[in-house]
Amino acid sequence: MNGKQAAGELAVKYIQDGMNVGLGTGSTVYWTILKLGERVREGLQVRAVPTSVRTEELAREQGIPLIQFADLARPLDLTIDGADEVNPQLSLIKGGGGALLREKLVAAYSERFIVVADDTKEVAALGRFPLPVEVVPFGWEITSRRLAALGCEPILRRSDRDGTTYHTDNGNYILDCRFGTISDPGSLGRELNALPGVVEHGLFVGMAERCLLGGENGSVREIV
Ligand code: ABF
Repeated sequence: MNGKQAAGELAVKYIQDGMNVGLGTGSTVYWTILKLGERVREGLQVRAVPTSVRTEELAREQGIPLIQFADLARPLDLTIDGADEVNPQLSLIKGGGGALLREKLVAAYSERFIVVADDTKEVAALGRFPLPVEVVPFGWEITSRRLAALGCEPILRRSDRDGTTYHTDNGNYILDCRFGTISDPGSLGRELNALPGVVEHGLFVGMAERCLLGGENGSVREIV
């Protein structure tokens, strides 16, 4: 068992009967969803809000009941999701998988947010991974210039499949922004939120309660 599977599966212990849960996107939370599917088939009662079309498809395949935001009378009990980078303060870079907008909406509407990752995602400071920023297609070139003025090199994300411009599940573009070391994620996040044309960014600050880090040998360490 590798680190992704160990961390992903362990997170299911935090899901109790009767919970409404947010399900993240990516190759680590993939294992969470498979393990949760097993628990559902054993009788666990949960309802889930997926953070992407591919998570929705996987959850359906696993027989996990889904629920719409409109049908929630209160915030989700718990969201479990992956990350591209985690610093000691549990600030995250997310969005490598392109789902950052729905991931942030779901995590922000959750009582608890737990991150699952392999231990290669642990960093002393964020920024080695280019920061994904979701922008509207209209005037994206101007938005890109505004981002560059903050001190980064924005690269328009292209589809791995055919090299065309990547579109998120929400029909937007992603600019992957190489800022270098991000010493104050909160401050940068506020600057990004103020830019016209920016829909969302991949800095998740002050949202995660813990991170389960899986090691190659299948051990799991928690950052809280
Ligand atoms: C998702 O998890 C994305 O935000 C992030 O890009 C992805 C990366 O994780 P993994 O290594 O698990 O695929 O939440």
